[in-house]
This record gives sequence, structure tokens and C-alpha cells, in this order.
Amino acid sequence: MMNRNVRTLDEFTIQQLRQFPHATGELSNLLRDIGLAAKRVNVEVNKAGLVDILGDADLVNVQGEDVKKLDVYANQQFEGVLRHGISCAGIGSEEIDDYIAFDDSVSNQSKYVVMFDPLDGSGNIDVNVSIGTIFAVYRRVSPVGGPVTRADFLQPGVRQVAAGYVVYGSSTMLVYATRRGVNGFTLDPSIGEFTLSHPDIRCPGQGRIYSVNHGNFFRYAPGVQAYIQRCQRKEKEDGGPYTQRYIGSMVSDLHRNLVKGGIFMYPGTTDKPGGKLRLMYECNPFAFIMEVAGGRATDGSRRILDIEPTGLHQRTPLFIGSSGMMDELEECLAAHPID
Ligand code: P6P
Repeated sequence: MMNRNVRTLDEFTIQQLRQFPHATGELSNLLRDIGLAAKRVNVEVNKAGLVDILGDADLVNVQGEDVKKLDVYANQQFEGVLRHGISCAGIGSEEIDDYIAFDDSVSNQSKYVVMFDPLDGSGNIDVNVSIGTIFAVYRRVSPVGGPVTRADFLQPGVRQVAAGYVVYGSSTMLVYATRRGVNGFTLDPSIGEFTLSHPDIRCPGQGRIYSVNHGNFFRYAPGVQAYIQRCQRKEKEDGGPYTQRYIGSMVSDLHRNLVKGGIFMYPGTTDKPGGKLRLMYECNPFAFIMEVAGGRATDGSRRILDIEPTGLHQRTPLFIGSSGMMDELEECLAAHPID
């Protein structure tokens, strides 16, 4: 018996559209396009161990990292649906040096640009750890009708119209946020559709999970070390004990902490003070999602969404999660100021 109460991503975005009669439907179309690309990537991720799509593609991306074939495939899928859709004027991608202006008569009429990491955590592909896609949607600042410009992409995260991620895990989920809320959709293989499974996701104000790479502990600032040790000392009467969970795949770590509550940290280190994670297509999207869900995200001193970007691929330290845990982190950082 078909459960007609279960809404697909398409039905949900159209229903959202009906609440705004003056909306053009472009954003709904864009989110459905992203859902289509995610379904195609999911097929390949699920069979990655069976076909010759594993292993290096003998390519190196702009980050100087070995590009896995699945990275290339995922990038092609997301670029393809956005280029051939009617709702995106151009893209920026972790896999591509510079932004791409689609610059055709239809795309130039669109008011949105999209930045994405097509397959984050791809170093985990060969060991079957969950990986993900991360995306951010901005309204272009250049005039509709012509090709997009660099200024359309170098906008602070606070100007995102929507942001989301896909986690290719034990089940495949697409989670996206607009200012109206965060909603999660689980792919139902029996009908090949993303179906609403996590309506109105809220991040608990307190959690008991802290996520950080302990291997870098002695390269973190004193305030970060102090907070980590504060987490380790938590007892029942103080909201603990805490547990340390770190998968090494940002989408998986952040999805868990968003739903259950927790804090994720990728701090700067003595050798890499700027951190590792990318502002435009990793940190900004998750910061937007987390804030809509009631959490917070900073680089240790500034709100992530307020950072004025200077480059498509710039890195930033990231502290993100439950608001109460972020408050405690900031107490530790303030008590150990970096001179
Ligand atoms: P580390 C994966 O390579 C990634 O970009 C994120 O998905 C993940 O959170 C982070 O790097 C893990 O980095 O240095 O702790 O292995």
C-alpha cells in the first residue's frame, strides 16, 4: 500500500513554492536538479567496489590532491544537471580551478549560482567510509541576462539562499536548508525518490559528542587544547560523560552532530594556521545549515557566515555545533588568548 503521506523532494519543494505564489520556482527547480545528480552519483558510489571506478584517475585537482575517478564523475554529474537546467547561471567546484559561467541565453537569465564540493571525503572511497556532496546556493549580484562574474561567487556565507549536503552512507540522504528551516530526505530505492524523513531538523542546544582529530592535539592553540581536555573531564553531573566521534568525513561527522547534538572542530594548527577545510563549499554551507537549525559556527573568533571571501578555494579553521557547546569552547578560547 503506497503511503501517500510520504512526500518526495519534488512534492515538498513544489508545496513550499505554493506557499509563495510570487516565487518563480527557480530555487525549487534547482534543488530538484541537485537531487537528480545526487541519485546518479549514489548509483556509482554504491557500486564503487565492483567496477573500475576506484583508484586514482591519474589526475591531480587544484588542491594538489590525487583525484579519485568518483570525484571526476560526481563533478561531471553536478555540473551537467546545473548547466542543462534552467535555474543556474554558473558554478564553482572544489574540482575546478576557477568558476564557470555557463553563459548561454537560458542560463544567463537565471538568478542563482551554485558552489559545491562534489565528493567530499573522497580519500575514504577505497575503504568504504561514508562520503558526501556539499552545496551552497547564492543569488547572483551581477545583472541577470549576462554571464556571471567572480563577484557572484565571492559573497559572504550570510548571503546564501540555500545550502545542503548529500551523505552517501548506510542510507543516502539529502539535507537542505533555506531560511525557513532544515529538512532531510532519505532516498527510497523502491521508487528512486528522496522522501521526507527528517522534517524541520533542529540541532540540540547541548550534546555529548565532540569531533576533532586528536592526532593534531599538540599542534592546536592552548585554548583548543583546554576545551578538548574539558570535554574529556565531563562527568554525569556536568552533562557528560562526552564521547569522541571522528569519522574523517566531514559530511558524516556533521550530519551526526546536527541531528544528535555535538561539536565538530577542524582548528588551525602550528603548521597550518588557516586550517584545512574550504570556506566557500564546505564551511559556509554547513554554517548556514547549522545556524538555521539553532547551532553556531565560527573560525575561533569570527562567525563563519560573516567572513568576506577573497578566493574560491580559501581555507578556514572551523568550530561548529550545538550552541551551548560553542559557548563553552569560546570560554576556553577567551581564557587562553593567542598573543
Ligand atoms: P583529517 C576529508 O578529506 C576532509 O576534507 C573532510 O571531509 C574531513 O572532515 C577532513 O578532511 C578530515 O581531515 O586531517 O582529520 O584527516
